[in-house]
Amino acid sequence: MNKFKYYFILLLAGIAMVSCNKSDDDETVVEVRDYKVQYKADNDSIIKYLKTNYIDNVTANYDIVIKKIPAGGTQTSIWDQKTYPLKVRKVYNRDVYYDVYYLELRKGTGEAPCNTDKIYASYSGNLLDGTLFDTSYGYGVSFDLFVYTQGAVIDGWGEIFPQFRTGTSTTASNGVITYDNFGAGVMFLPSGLAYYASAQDKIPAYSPLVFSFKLYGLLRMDHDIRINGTTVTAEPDGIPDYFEDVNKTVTADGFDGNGYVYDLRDLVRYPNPPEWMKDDTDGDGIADFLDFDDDGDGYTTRFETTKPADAPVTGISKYYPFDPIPDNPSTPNVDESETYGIPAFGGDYTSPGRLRIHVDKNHHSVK
Ligand SMILES: [Ca+2]
Ligand SMILES: [Ca+2]
Ligand SMILES: [Ca+2]
Ligand SMILES: [Ca+2]
Repeated sequence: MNKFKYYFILLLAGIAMVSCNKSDDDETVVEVRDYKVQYKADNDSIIKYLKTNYIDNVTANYDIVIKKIPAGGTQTSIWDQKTYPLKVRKVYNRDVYYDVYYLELRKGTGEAPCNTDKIYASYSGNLLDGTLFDTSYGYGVSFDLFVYTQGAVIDGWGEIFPQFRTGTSTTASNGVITYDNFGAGVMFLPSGLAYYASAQDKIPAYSPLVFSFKLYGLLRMDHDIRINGTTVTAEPDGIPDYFEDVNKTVTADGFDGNGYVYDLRDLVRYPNPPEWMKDDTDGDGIADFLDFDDDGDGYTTRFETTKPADAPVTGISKYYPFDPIPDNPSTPNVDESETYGIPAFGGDYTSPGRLRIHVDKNHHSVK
């Protein structure tokens, strides 16, 4: 398993080299600031922003207009208003403990994404001075919250979107999809969870960013991998990442790992990770969502969740689903029902909190 870490570091080094090559012709050498120092400055700027701006309007479709309180103005600041909850998520990243502020305009009625899922969302991004630097004009765009995917979003998105839920959708006869009941909010990100030192088109280096957004949909991901020599291959184990979020602890000081999984081999982002970030059943340093053998018993999770030939109900899959699945009423000719989820030793296939065989190293398979 040490090899695993080694290749990961090589991979990171590779990425760093590519980045260096890109900037070979760039004469300017910018010294990267200390993340903790920069966070303190950013946090002061964000709190000042929240105390000197107000919510001018939130439309019926959850478009928000934020304006600066004019001199002598009596508008109630975002910080002081009580109409929409101003919440804080505590985040650990690059050895900084962040308080990330976000406004909950509406939570949403559907499912919450995990911080490694794909989402379908609309957004608008502003600098603290109000400059609009990017927008999807209310249209949904697909994003990958998993920070290691090529073209993935900034870290702050993966931290805040899981606090919201998708909603409902209806498809008209002409194919146009209308979304309703979706989660909608505004996140106020310190630069350390955004682009930090790397200036973008309209974003200067070290800019805190304000994103308003609507969460329309999500796609569950299954990220497990296998290391074979120098080759890392995707080997999904059939258990989506959000079910591999085994650590359900909310700490006394407000840290919450529910809905979040982290690749703690990444010592740049997570040099001293606190316990609440760890979802690693066998404690080998590879989080369950990446580990194709969660309990470290030498049998892959896929093997351990394979139904035996004489399984009580066969269903349509070769493998047990995580939890029992009901029939889909919209496909009357196919029975998708899976009466049993991944079993625990002793034959309990249905109760939600049980220890399942793939995370119990004493039990290798159903047979
Ligand atoms: Ca998985
Ligand atoms: Ca977790
Ligand atoms: Ca592990
Ligand atoms: Ca196993």
